[in-house]
Amino acid sequence: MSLAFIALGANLGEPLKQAQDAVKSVNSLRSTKVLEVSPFYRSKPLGPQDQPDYLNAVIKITTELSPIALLNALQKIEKDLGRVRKSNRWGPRTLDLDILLYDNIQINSENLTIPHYDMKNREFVLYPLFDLEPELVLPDHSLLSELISHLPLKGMTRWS
Ligand code: A4P
Ligand code: MG
Repeated sequence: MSLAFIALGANLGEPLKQAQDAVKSVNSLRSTKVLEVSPFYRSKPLGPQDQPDYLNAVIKITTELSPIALLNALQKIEKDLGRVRKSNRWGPRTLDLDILLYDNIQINSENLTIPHYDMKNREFVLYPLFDLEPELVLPDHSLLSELISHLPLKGMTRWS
């Protein structure tokens, strides 16, 4: 049984509904259980600014799926919940589910990078993660609390 954290992002359609549906779908995955969901946040877009604010959150799960099987399952949920894949990087999306952490594993393959390549720079990832796991230590031994202390909120608020 492994412990993993998933980042959720949505800024098109009905972000709140997609987020709630996504949590249910993750909880329904084979041999996977949602333990906790962070508060939902409203964050300013990273990347192009001509897009809506994002709803962001982090989901804590236990799973017996391998990292690759989990990635495939999350991509299927994204698709089922209506995400249209576009080529523009950092563009708007109905639902994005990224694996942040999976036990203390480090993977750098073509399709999968764990820990998530940019999580340390993203307030909309680290703050909800901190809500769930204030004592967390990353695989490279950095302390989440220390990372947070250097990362401004950049206008992020609770989703209301
Ligand atoms: N991939 C590699 N590692 C992982 C991982 N740990 N978890 C690969 C999930 N996927 C991973 O992802 C492209 C490929 O990444 C996948 O096929 C998978 O094999 P994608 O979801 O198709 O595309 P993407 O998410 O648009 O790619 P990118 O460039 O990674 O996007 P980002 O960096 O995630 O940025 N602003 C705010 N405020 N909040 C957000 O949530 N999100 C983005 C997306 C931009 N701006 C944002 C937010
Ligand atoms: Mg993604």
